[in-house]
Amino acid sequence: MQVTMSAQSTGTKLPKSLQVERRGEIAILRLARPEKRNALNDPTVLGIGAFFSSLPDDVKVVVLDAVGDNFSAGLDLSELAECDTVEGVLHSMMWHRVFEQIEFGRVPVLAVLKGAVVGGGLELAAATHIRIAERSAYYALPEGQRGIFVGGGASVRVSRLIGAARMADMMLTGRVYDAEVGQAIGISHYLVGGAEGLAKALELAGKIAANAPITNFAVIQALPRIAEVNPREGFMMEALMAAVAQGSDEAKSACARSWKSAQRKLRNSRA
Ligand code: 1HE
Repeated sequence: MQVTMSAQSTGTKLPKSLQVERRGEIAILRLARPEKRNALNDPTVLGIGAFFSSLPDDVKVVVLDAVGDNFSAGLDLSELAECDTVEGVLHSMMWHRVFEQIEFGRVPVLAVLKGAVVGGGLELAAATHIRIAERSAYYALPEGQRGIFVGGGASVRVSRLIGAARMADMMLTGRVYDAEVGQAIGISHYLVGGAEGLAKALELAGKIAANAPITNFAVIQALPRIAEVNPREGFMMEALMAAVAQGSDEAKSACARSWKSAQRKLRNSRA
């Protein structure tokens, strides 16, 4: 498909439905199709993939935000009619590839959720590492009502977040969860007031950017894999990852700093 591109501040060519802003080590990627409630058409999904596959080296954290009152109304339904069966499989696999670039990319990704976080929008949110919901956020999987199935990884990621039983209810009955329930059942990590999501995300992103890169790497690459394997392999993977992290220069200097500060506190308490 032909994608209309415009130059963005990361140097990557992105479609008009995406905007990028840099704030130091943090890059903000915004879904910018509010007139269509940030519905995800192919150029937008491919653009998200292009953005994450060409992140500049000095970006340490990404915040995924949205223009307008809604995070995303999911799959652009006008593209549904164009697919036959094989195209449908390939289309879903394309979403999987792009969302894997988010989940298993180089940097932690935080999402700011508001208004509709439905269908593919919820699948996109689930591929990020930390979700901050504003009180307007609501979650639904209207695929059941539309005669389709999820195709952007929800069977794996959303079921892992809230359990397959809750996900089945959402799909079979069209149940909608509001932001409070979404927080209680584990869709979001943080719940904030209206229009406070970006500020909270930037505050958290600043903390994450200050972590040792090896720790951020271990958390997004090793932790989810360890959580999936059986405990015997998991413990071994954890021990190996811990040794790699401990051996890094950042860990050595951070340990030295905290050892010196502990000694100082001890001396002061004795004085
Ligand atoms: C869209 C889409 C869309 C809005 N694709 N165009 N997703 C859904 O089933 C959700 C469909 N959307 C809605 O239920 C509602 O739009 C909302 C509840 C999200 C928002 O309602 P509202 O009243 O604010 O907006 P609206 O008037 O419904 O829509 C405004 C415009 O956005 C309108 O276009 P217009 O040209 O008539 O102004 C809508 O057509 C357009 N729009 N949502 C295309 N989704 C990998 S598989 C994933 C499978 C799924 O994601 S299934 C879930 C699809």
